[in-house]
Amino acid sequence: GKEHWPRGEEAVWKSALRDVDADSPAIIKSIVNHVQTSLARQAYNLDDLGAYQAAALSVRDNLLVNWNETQLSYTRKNPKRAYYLSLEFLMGRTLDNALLNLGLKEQYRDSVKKLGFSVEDILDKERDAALGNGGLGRLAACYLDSGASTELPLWGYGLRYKYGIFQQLISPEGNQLEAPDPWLENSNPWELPRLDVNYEIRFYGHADRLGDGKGIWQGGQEVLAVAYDVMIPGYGTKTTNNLRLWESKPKRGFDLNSFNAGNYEAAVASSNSADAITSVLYPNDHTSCMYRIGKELRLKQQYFWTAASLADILRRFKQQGKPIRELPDFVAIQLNDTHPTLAIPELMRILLDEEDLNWEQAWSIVTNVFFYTNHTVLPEALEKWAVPLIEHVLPRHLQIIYDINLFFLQAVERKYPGDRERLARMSLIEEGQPKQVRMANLAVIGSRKVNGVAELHSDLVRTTILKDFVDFEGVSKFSNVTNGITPRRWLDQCNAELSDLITKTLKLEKEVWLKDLFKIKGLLEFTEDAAFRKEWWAIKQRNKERLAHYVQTTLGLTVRTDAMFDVQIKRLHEYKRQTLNILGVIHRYLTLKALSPAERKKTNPRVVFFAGKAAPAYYIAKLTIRLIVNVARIVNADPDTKDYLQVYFLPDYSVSLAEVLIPASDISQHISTAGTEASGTSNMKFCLNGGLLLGTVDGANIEIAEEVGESNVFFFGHLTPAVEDLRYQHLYHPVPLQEKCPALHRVIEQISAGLFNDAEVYEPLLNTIRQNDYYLLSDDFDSYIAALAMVDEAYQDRDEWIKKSIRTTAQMGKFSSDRAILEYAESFWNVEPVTVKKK
Ligand code: CGF
Repeated sequence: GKEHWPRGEEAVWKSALRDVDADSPAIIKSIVNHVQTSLARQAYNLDDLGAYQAAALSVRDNLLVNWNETQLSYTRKNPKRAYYLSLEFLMGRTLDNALLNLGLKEQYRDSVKKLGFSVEDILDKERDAALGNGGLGRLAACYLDSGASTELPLWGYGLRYKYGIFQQLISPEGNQLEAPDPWLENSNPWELPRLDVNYEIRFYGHADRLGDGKGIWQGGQEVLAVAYDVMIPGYGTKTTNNLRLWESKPKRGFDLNSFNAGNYEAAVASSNSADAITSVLYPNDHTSCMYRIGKELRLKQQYFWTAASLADILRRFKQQGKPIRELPDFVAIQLNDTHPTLAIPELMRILLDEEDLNWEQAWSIVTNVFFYTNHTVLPEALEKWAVPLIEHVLPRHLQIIYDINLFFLQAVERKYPGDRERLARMSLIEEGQPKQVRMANLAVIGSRKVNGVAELHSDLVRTTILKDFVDFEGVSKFSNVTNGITPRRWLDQCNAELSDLITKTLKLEKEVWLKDLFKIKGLLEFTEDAAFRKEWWAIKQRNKERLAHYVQTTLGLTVRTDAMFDVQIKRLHEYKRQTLNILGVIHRYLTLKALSPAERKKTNPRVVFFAGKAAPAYYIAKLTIRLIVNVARIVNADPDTKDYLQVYFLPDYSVSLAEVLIPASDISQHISTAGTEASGTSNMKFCLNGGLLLGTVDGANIEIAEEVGESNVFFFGHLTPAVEDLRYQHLYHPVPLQEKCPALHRVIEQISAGLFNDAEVYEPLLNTIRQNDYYLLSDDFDSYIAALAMVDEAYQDRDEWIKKSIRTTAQMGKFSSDRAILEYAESFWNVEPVTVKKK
């Protein structure tokens, strides 16, 4: 039987095990070799996990060869390099991507099959690397893929968290519970520890000023930053870049003296606090100020990571023997949000205190090396650090920040004499108890360029939160790079059948269109081809069945696959308005209940999927999850409606789950209050996979509509310029909900009356709408319901719907992250591709 030897083909195993046998194919040999040596396992009892590990190690060997050659060619050619500093890299799984980018997928499929395994089962054994919260971290991952694929000398720098984003569990009542994500448990074949690459990082201690802006920082605690490298292969190129993640370690194990004295706790204390720095990813997206616990640790994370990365970058630069003033000719550093802003005072510190430059020289280098990307205009998400905390943890940096501020405000004062309010707004220091350092202001003045992540967002950045800086420095410093997604993972890998159909239809090698996504525009001429539409639709159907299978095996629930699949997947946040969606679902439910059975039969069956995590301390967002789960429970069990409406909350949203959900969607929802979602990137993923978009006129939705045509998207809701006035009205001229929006009022009253159990539990959530309704649900509800009805109607005309779907995919070329990263390289960094020769 299969449970015993041999699994797969006995002859294949035997010839690979006899490693003298030259006939055995190289891949099989290398896998079997890793089984025996790296894993020290017997071929006889190898399971899927072991097979995954051996295959991964064998693929890694291939990556390593390319990695070495890439790094060697960078060292030889000495190009200007770019560095992407991000506190989050939401990489997901690696094996499938590595196989695709190396062009070895089919060969590995055959090889593992001969050894008795299926490649799908093996791929499924890999755990996600979930070192990120959401869009910002996944964007960083897409940019690394695109950087390598476009042959840019681009490295990422981040932290090697021992625990990634928490695992989300849903309790029987529908509450989100958090469990740790010990993703390194089974060891991680994709990282290379570089124990020899390490730096000492200081905290606390005291700083003295030495005059001329210089200073000295001594004492305190020193910890070690140790490098772990993750190889980033390009698609269809030899370029294999590096993502360097830092792990914190105590500098000297533990203190032997106290250990001997029997004071074990004190002895391991330093070790505990050093290890703690990189132990866990902070689970906040946009809510840095809401979550106060562990603030000091978060600040230490930020400094630890930026200081180690800068030390590493400078060491590499210095190996070339160039004078330090040439740094901006060889190094560009992109700051992903304000999280790495401490790099600015840290580089000043190095240049002033260690390199002995004067202030002007140092500041001119700094302001030509850094570039800052803003990802949000939400006021509560703009990072601020209390002055006393910085003074305690980084005393020298606080001095430098004060000096930067002094020189800066002097310049502002010269331009706007006597304008005290302006000075107060632009100051790096916000007055108050305690005073706070405004990290966005520091990032802006310390950078060469500042950008937002979609046109509307960049406009809002220029006209609202950074308006004073635009006035002062000139608008040319403030630009836009619309986000992108890698079509390798977000089409070819997650939707292989669609990718094959596109390749066949365009009569192009897939390497061609996957690297020049504008080429898929060629699909447009096939919208009128009925046979093509049939294939297109059949693939969507199979993707829906794949998702249904996932729900069946993980939750034991049966999803009907002949319905429209309607998906909203993203972090739970009030501004993203999952609440609007679930209230719309309830509205639909109540409407269906009121219909006669015959009338119901005429309606368009719909399955609504939700997935996403809430920050652990975000009470209102967690209530929304609870409401969704309980609505699902009641609606799915109602015999009157269950053929027409089903609702699912899929727990523990992840990159891998997105890869199953996105290709299965007919329609996806991106329904943030206008002006709040900077860009969104899942909107791009759905549309690339032929899912239509239902959304507000916000973020990248706008540019998607521009590209695919407004007739192919469903827009609703108030526009950005109206938002402020509406909020003002809510505060000063409130209209009772019953009058303003009776449909919404009815829905809310039903929840309050206990239709979904636990009536009182939802009151705080409902009150956010009844009271000041900051996110304007009551203003947008009617047009939202109308838009949903339009979606239903459009779906009834199946042929026209499929045409819309094809047109949407065909016109998504702009949203490849290859386009985005090349914009950064060309218009910001001045970094050029370096071709690594194929041997
Ligand atoms: O960054 C976000 C996301 N939540 O991570 N912001 N942050 N911080 C924005 O809200 C998204 O709109 C954006 O797409 C993403 C990447 O830029």
